Amino acid sequence: QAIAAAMPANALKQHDHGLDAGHAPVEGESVKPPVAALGASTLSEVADSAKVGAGGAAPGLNATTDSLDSARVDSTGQAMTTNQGVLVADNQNSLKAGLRGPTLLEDFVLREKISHFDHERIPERVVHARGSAAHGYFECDVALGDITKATPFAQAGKRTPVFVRFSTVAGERGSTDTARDVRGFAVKFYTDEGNWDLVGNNIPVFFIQDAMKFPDLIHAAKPEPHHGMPQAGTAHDTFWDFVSLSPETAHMLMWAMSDRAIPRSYRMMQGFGVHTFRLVDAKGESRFCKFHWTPSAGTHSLVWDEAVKISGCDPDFHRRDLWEAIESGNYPEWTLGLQVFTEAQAAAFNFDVLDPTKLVPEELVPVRPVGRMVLDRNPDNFFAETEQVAFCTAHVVPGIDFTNDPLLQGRIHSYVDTQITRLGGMNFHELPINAPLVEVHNNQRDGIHRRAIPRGRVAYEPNSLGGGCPFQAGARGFVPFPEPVAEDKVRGKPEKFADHFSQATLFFDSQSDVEKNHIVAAFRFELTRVQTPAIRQRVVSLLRNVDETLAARVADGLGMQLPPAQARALEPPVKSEVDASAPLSLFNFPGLGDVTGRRIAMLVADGARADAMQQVYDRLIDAGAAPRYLGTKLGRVASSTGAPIEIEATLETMPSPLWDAVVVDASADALVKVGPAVEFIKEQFRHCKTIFVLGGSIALLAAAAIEPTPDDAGFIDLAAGEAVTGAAIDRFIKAVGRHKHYERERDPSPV
Ligand code: HDD
Repeated sequence: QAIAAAMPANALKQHDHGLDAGHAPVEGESVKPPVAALGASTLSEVADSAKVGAGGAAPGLNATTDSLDSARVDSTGQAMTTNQGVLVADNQNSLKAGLRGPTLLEDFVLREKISHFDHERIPERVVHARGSAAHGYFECDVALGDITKATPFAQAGKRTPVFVRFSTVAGERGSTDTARDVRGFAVKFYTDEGNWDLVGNNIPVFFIQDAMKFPDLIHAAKPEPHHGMPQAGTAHDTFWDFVSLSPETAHMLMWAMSDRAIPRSYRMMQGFGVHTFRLVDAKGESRFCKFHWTPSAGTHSLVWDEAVKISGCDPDFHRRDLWEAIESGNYPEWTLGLQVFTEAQAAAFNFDVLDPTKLVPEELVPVRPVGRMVLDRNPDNFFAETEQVAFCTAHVVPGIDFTNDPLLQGRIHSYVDTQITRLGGMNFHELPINAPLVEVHNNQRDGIHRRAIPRGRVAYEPNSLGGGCPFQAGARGFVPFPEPVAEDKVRGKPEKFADHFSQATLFFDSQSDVEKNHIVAAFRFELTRVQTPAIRQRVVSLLRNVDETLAARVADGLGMQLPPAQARALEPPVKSEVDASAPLSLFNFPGLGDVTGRRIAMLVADGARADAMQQVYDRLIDAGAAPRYLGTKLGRVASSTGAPIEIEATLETMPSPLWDAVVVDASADALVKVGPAVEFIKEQFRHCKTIFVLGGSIALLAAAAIEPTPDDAGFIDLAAGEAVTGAAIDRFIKAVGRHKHYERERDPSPV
């Protein structure tokens, strides 16, 4: 309140600390409880209580929103100014010596505008450059005080604000969303004891075991340096050269070639902290922990042909999906699960828990659900938030600690280091999106773009002139877990790190036949693009150590003889403790089978059965799906049964890969000579999507050469003239909820 009273009388700043209700985010973006209800007299008090109270953000209050209010600018009703606040009289014409004369150097308005524009871009992230993010909260379901003192887990029902950024790894900032790639899954928890960043991926293991190899891995995966190709893809020689010479990559390669690397949506993929972390309780005791995020919407993927085509028709596919889901109130949600185990348990595993190429099979340590994360607000500004957010594995809070995983150890250094270049100096922690909700007090000073104005003459400790402040917090602060270390300094690896294949085999053995087929096809695709035959051979020789049938199938796909298996680092080979692990298959997380946010094409032409189509349309809306009338051009089509139908999307702008399912009626037969319509149906079928035929559209199906088998649950066909019943629509909705009907898939596709 004292700060609020001292605020300068600047109209643009009146909404700092929530003083001006007119600048509150629009409804649905953030829920602010009535001030009185929380027993506070101003919103700034509410925000303060959300920041430092032991209970964290008050119920219904998104404390991040309030902290960002101080930086928000709303120009509604305002006149234009320069950056110095001087009103701009004319924003169209530069200042000239005469109407046809040269522009004058004194035109500070022009120069400021151009100069600022010239410096608008900052370097992109060296990896994970392409990303999308959203605000939300983590809500604890189970108090975990007995295993960690980290405050997000202090009590059931407690909410901690989060900002989450999803990303691809290899592509540049403007690259396509649906490239085959690992997805970043970075969560910043604004806890009431400082920021905790869980910087994970959608795959629980990593390519390499030691940070020392990270620059090599990334150089191999990125576009080749001589010609800058290919963009956002690993299907090229340098990547496969590197990985085939680094057998520790075998396990992660299996995941990267699986459908995990082409998710349908960020909302439909798991996330993992990857490394083994430590949880530390109030008594200072520690346990190991692996973090798992599991989406409520289920784990669903694209098929490769579809992913490639989406890259052309909507490179922003995942960004748009996340944005639209949140805007429409379908808030993406994940359950956080923990695998907690002791050092004694870890020592008994036949793999090393410090090796990031290994996971802990859930059969050995089950995943315990402890809370859920909901993303309920899109950023106000992409650059200020999504681009400037800086995650770092070193950002931990009391109760969370590191292990000696050599990949994690290197990461602890890398993130802030890279951000100093990207964000231009050491003060990026002051950017609103990066600033913690708790206050920051230390003697660090100055540097480029310093925002804080520290008061007083003391910037050192110990001091007497400042009353000894800020003082050390002692046991209240972050106290590292006192793990004993008594070894020689060496460059090397523990012996168990030399097992490169047991879990790659476990992963492959845990896949369904459909998933295995996709893995084989992915290796075939990537290696067919590799130009050097010896590299292809080396990869297949590596695969022989994972699974002989996999290697044989890939070799067959590449039209080559099976090469001898690569020599192993460890003989005899280690065998995984479990033969197969159900949670490694994507099909093990179907989600609720609902259709929220699913895009359904209602393909119509003149003569459409408006009543039947609208009946389906309305039911889909009720179910939370996004149906749209699709036609050859915008405008209206005449219906056979009533009012004309307004076309909402066209075949040209929204072809088949952008839709999850299609509904057609007899009117669509009028499109039998429209190539894109025939192609649309073909691709719906080829990409294993649900097709709902409201009777009589035989000609279009025939033109698309579709021959569904009677047991195809994704093909629902009403006889000509048959009434559209609720039961039929329910069957359709259920089929869409299954996401894909892989039973019809053939390689190569006959359609
Ligand atoms: Fe990393 C970014 C995840 C290994 C060095 N990493 C970055 C991001 C994610 C990950 C999600 C993007 C964060 C954002 O959205 O801003 N990285 C991982 C995971 C790894 C991993 C799950 C293995 C378990 N990374 C890793 C290693 C190093 C780095 C071994 C270096 C030693 N990562 C970086 C980086 C980046 C980064 C260069 C680039 C941009 C940034 O940090 O801010 O520091």
